[in-house]
Amino acid sequence: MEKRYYQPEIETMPVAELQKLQSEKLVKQVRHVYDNVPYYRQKMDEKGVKPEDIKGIEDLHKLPTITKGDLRETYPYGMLAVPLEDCVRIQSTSGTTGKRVIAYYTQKDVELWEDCCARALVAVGATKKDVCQVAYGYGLFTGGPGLNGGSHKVGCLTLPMSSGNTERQIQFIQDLQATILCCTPSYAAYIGETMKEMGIKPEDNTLKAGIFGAEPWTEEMRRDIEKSLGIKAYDIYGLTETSGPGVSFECEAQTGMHICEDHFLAEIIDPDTEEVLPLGSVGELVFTSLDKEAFPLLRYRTRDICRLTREPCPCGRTHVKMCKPMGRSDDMLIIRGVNVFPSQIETVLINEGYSPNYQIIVDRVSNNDTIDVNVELSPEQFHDTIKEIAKLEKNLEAALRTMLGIGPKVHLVAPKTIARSEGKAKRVIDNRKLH
Ligand code: DLL
Repeated sequence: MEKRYYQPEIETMPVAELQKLQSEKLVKQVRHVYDNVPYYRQKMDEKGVKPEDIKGIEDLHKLPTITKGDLRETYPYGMLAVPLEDCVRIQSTSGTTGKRVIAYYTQKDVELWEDCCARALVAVGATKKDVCQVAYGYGLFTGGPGLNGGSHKVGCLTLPMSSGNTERQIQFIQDLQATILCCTPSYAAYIGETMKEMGIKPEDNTLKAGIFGAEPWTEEMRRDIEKSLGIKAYDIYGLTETSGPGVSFECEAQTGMHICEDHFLAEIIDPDTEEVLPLGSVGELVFTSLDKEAFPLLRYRTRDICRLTREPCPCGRTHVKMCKPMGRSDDMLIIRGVNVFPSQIETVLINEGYSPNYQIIVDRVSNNDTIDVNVELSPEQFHDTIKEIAKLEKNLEAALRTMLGIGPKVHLVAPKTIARSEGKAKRVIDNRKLH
């Protein structure tokens, strides 16, 4: 396998050396936060932990965790660890579930973040000869600015498209011979669908790879996108609170995302007890940023449910790998007591030959949870008779029942009736929250 790294010494550093580096950085970072963030100092004091108690990564569990709730409480400046005049940038979450989180960056923080995105790009084969089309949103969302910065570092010709205007995206792919596409997986699927409608075959475009993330997507969706665009599709993960995209990324092995461990220390905990779980367990992913100056979160609870592995990777990287997040502990639907993740539904739909255009509607009728799944038919499937559609619905309901253990009601709807997403797709409408 061809080896491709952006920062080879760091990306392939032996694990023992890497952990020594992490320990040294952690000791300094804890001191920095304790001295400069009164809110976190108080949390440490309440737990009876002093900076000198943290001698290395083996002491990490002694520190208090932080949640989105803490960030809301300290909005807008409470977690800032440097004078505001040393900051050069902010980014922010969309704030759909409450107050926005504002993340601050010094110039060094921006560099570090862009380096991580550059690692992700080089891992999928990017060189200065590539044309990288960035179709993540630009602005407060970290997707566009992060990949844009990484693409500059690699030296690709960068097309700062932002999301939306799909026909123009396709025109640029064709006219400027883009080779790498960066956007959300749902938008990649939409671009593929639109290309097909425009009569452009997968082999007629110059794209070779895509870096897709910011929302959950399944292996089945990966195969669909790879086929429709004629590319290799790679996953990338990150969150505004830690920097943005590039906290972890897939290599050519496509079997999980290497976490940039020299910058981000990962743990898996039991979401209920906060107990740290052994490598290989499923639990909530927690990050400690080791180098960030302006917004250095210690033990930040992501709510993403995940698993880590240190199995040797054929790519030669030594950094721990995370699997695709299986869902969020706060997005997991509990329907009649059964845990349901939207990704399980997506897997069934694609395996049964449907498109990834669907919406899940949850409600409560007479104290009973209901789950309805609207699934779009393709134009070919739509010519079937009503009787046949009813049969298809029954079959899909049976397949979903087998996967989930509960029976959703399926509604097959006409092509193009479910809104397409140019950013993060909204898959679930939970009307129970309104009651
Ligand atoms: O979504 C950063 C990003 C931009 C990542 C572009 C990748 C590409 P936030 O808007 O703060 O940041 O949302 C972070 O999105 O906690 C996960 O729940 C989810 N998420 C991000 N990447 C993935 C992924 C950006 N590859 C939240 N798979 C995270 C599944 C993802 N979920």
